[in-house]
Amino acid sequence: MIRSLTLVRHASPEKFEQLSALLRALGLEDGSDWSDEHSRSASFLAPVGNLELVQGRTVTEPDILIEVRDLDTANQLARKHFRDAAGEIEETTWKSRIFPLQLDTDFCIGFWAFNDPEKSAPKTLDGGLNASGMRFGIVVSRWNSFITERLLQGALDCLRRSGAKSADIQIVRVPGSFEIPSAARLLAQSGTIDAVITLGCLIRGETTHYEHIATEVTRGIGQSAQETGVPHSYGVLTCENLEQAIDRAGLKSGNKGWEAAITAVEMVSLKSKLKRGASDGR
Ligand code: DLZ
Repeated sequence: MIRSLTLVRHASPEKFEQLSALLRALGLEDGSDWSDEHSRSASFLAPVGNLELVQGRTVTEPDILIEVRDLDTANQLARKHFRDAAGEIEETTWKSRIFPLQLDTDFCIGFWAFNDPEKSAPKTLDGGLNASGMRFGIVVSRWNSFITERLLQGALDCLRRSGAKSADIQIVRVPGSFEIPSAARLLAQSGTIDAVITLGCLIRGETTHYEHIATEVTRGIGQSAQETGVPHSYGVLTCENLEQAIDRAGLKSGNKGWEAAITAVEMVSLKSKLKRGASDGR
């Protein structure tokens, strides 16, 4: 809902320029500014951030607190841009350090950072790439098998290198790409695998109704993934010609079967981490 926050304070044009330059040097990206005969703005984008309201501040704290990742560099930059207005770095009572930037008698900005940098790091979660103990189903189409068998070899190579056992990999062959979604869904519903890897190859020049088949296959695989809750990775090549297909099956553009397999490993790991997180109440 909220699109921007605006801070209105009196500062001299010189200080305004200096503050803008400092914020830019600290890594804020320019937004769109405006000006009229009375005033002007300096706008900055804040792609990741946190707005905090504090009740009961002490008299010594500044009007605005800006949290930075590297306080020492911020202090050096502030001294470069402002000289005397930037104060010394001091310890706070809240396990962090701070320095003031006094822009006017009643306008002070405090730049600060937690002593423990992990505290303010954004919480991210991603899947690991260790496939040991994971079970995979690979659905591979026989149509254009010259290509799809290469995709299969790529996928198997990736799974084995990532620690999956051969006994935990089930390969299912279907006539053409159009049959991939239904076989993928049956595998996903079987309860015997943790992820489905889909491999196929559609070549526009050689396929009547290419668009229809490609759309249907893609939609069907996505739908199976969403409705079964089992991760499905997409290794169906949709190519203009055979040369492009060959490139994507092991030459210039890598092997898309290998990429589909590593995606499946990552998604199985991510799913289990997210489940653990949810049951831990995190
Ligand atoms: C029919 C057909 C055609 C023309 N082209 C391809 C292709 O390029 N790649 C592929 O995987 N499958 C193709 N097929 C087969 C269909 O996917 C499907 O197997 C048949 O229409 C039978 O349902």
